[in-house]
Amino acid sequence: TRDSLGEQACVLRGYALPYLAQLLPALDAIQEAAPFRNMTTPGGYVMSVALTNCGALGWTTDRHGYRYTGRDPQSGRPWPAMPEVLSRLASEAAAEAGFSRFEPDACLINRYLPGSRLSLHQDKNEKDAAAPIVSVSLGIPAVFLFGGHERADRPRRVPLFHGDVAVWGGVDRMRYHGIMPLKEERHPVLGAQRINITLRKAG
Ligand code: MD5
Ligand code: FE
Repeated sequence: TRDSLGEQACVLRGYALPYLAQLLPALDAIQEAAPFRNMTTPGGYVMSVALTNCGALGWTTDRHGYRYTGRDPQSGRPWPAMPEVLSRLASEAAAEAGFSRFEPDACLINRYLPGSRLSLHQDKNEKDAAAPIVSVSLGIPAVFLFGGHERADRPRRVPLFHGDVAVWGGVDRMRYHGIMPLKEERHPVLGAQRINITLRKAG
């Protein structure tokens, strides 16, 4: 089923479930090669969300700012390649939501533990603002905050569950958004964590 969030934003409930037999082993291999780490923001805060990346470009942050890089700053090696199952899932979900021919070059993988949160922000570091963003939620549920175009706009609360895929594009691409602090819970497959995979065209 599809829940509409805006004119060009929706949640495809359970859309990733048929991909998981291939996706979960691929995620294990990525975090083996490029472990999750808690990065520092330009403001000097250590993020409660840990991250890694795969694909040609990976999102990073440090005291100097946010940017996309071709290499993992921790190892100096290129980010692990994007598994075929992820590029396929991204383009099929985007097409389902009305965005044909989406070919992501960047995949950010966020890991939330109980208490982790992501405060309201906009995603502004991608060159191609016309491309959609596809996000896959796995593990324990989270409350997504779907705001407006001003930080002060009161966000709508949208629960995201294991296997849900959200797609944002067009007029809804630059909305403020965030994740409420994760509850203490266990998921039968992923344990006490939420993994979010965000696929983008960044370069
Ligand atoms: C998450 N991650 O659940 C979210 C999923 C991030 C981030 O926000 O920047 O790593 S992506 C949610 C998103 C992306 C782009 C636009 C909008 C939401 N939106 O307009 O609501 O870890
Ligand atoms: Fe974001």
